[in-house]
Amino acid sequence: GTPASMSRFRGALVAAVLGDCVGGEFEGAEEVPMETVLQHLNGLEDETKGNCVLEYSDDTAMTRCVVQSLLNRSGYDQQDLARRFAKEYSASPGRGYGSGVIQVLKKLASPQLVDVYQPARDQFNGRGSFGNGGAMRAAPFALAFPNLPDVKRFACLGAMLTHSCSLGYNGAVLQAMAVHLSLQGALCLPQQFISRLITEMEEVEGEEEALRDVVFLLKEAEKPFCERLHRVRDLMDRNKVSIEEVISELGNGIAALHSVPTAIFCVLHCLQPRDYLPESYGGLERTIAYSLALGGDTDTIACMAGAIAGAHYGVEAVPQRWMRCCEGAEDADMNAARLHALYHQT
Ligand code: 8NA
Ligand code: MG
Ligand code: MG
Repeated sequence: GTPASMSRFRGALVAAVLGDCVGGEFEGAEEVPMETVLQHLNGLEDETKGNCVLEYSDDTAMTRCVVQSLLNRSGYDQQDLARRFAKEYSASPGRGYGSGVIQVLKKLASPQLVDVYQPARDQFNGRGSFGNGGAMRAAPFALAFPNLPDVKRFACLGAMLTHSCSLGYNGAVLQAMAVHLSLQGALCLPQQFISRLITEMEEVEGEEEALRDVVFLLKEAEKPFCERLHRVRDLMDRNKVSIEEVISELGNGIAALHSVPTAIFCVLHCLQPRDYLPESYGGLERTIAYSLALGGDTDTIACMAGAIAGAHYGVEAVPQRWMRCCEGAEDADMNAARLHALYHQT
């Protein structure tokens, strides 16, 4: 489609739900043979299966809050978003939230709370969370704001409601930027896509706060996301790369640093057909299948990769059968159209 077309918006939000719902099956599994992944995906084709049999988890629950808040407030409203997160958690606490973030969500429910960012700052003895919970819900910011500086700023603030460590919120900034660029058709030139992300993250990670967090508290590289993105570039330049290498170079865990660059790699790697994936699969199906085969935090990695890939391939690339099986996919499709209108109005 044309850049920033409606189909890309719908693809991004629907494929994110798909990744979450389909990936839930393998969350936390150490090893997931590709054969098992393909069996699971084949099962979705079964006509006798009911609709919405695969439930969404925290990834989609929180993404829906971001979407509703952006639409209702016609932009970013921290009080409103914080309230929605708290309400959603208390209504459905069993969606598989991270064990730390639950404390924040309970505090955000308090009517006495003055600073909505304070509960997140108090996490992990004041270090803040470095989990991928901010990144997993970052896609809607790219679908609401057409300008990159807005995407970066609001993805960051939206993540800071639960993730105050730079390794947490910068993961959200990176994920939102990847969706933003994909929406513009930037994945047609993969080398330029990854270079652009590195350039942008150089600036983001050059901020004082980020340098302090990583150097003094967590002993990571000076610009950890940039370092990982360089590894992504090295891996995509190679003809053959094993699942084990991807896991050891990029990770598959619940830290944003060990999952956002991984999700980006999944999308880039699956731009071409691969001999271990069915020939009948298009790029979007390849991306989801490949994300699951990495194991670890499969729902979240597939959710993030799904958003980026969906923005590239568009909603036509989403198999109808898969979509039908996933709770919340229909809602995501409708909300994407509303975000498309907001994006073109702001
Ligand atoms: P979070 O903020 O609770 O972070 C997730 C986990 O990361 C925490 O529970 C800690 O174990 C660890 N962590 C984060 N920051 C620090 C720190 N500064 N010091 C020490 N440990 C830290 O929740 P979140 O929203 O970031 O979590 C997102 C992930 O958890 C998603 O993948 C989501 O699906 C969920 N989840 C994952 C699994 C799994 O097995 N991979 C299981 C259940 C839930
Ligand atoms: Mg989840
Ligand atoms: Mg997860």
